[in-house]
Amino acid sequence: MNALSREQTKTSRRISMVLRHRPESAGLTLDANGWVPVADLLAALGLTRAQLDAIVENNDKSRFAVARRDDGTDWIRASQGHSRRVAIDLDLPPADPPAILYHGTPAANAESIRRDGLRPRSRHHVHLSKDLPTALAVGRRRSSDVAVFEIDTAAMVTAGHVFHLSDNGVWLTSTVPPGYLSLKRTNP
Ligand code: HQG
Repeated sequence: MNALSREQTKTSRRISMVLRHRPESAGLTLDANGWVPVADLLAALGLTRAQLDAIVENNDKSRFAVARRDDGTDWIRASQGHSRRVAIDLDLPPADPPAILYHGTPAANAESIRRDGLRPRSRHHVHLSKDLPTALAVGRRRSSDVAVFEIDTAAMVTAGHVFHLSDNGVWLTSTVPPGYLSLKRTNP
């Protein structure tokens, strides 16, 4: 994987915006599972197939998935992170999570999370990380002052909570009630 250039990063962010949050801003409609024809996305954003492929292949979190259908057409979607305002269902099967997962967030959110648990807010799911470094990186997107929670996923599974694993390795669930959360570290 090569690092994206500044121009490619900008285009990648635009693709994320279109595929996760505002398809209509590019004149696109996602299908029920969040896919659009690659040809339509290229036309809408003025990209060549080679430009898109470079971004898909080198995206730091493999955010986009491309799949070929039986009729030979290629379709693309964001693997996770959609806004609730975009009415799609990723249609991922339930998956068995590791016994512990992590969630990184600005430390300013910690008190409210301890009280109310983790909520998906504007997205379809709560997003959980497989390890501490990943959770720290997620929290640092928004603040240098990060809190990381450890989630007792084993107890959640026992209680009937359902988990999904996105194509790019992010664990998804509906909510995490406060009883399954413990503050792992703050201000790392
Ligand atoms: C917080 C990135 C206070 C939550 C990442 C988070 C991820 C609460 C924020 C993906 C709360 C929502 C998603 C409560 C939740 N009180 N704050 N009760 N419940 N929050 O961006 O997990 O780079 O929707 O802690 O890697 O930060 O975009 O979720 O801080 O996978 O591909 O509310 O986005 O991927 O923020 O990030 P987000 P997230 P990409």
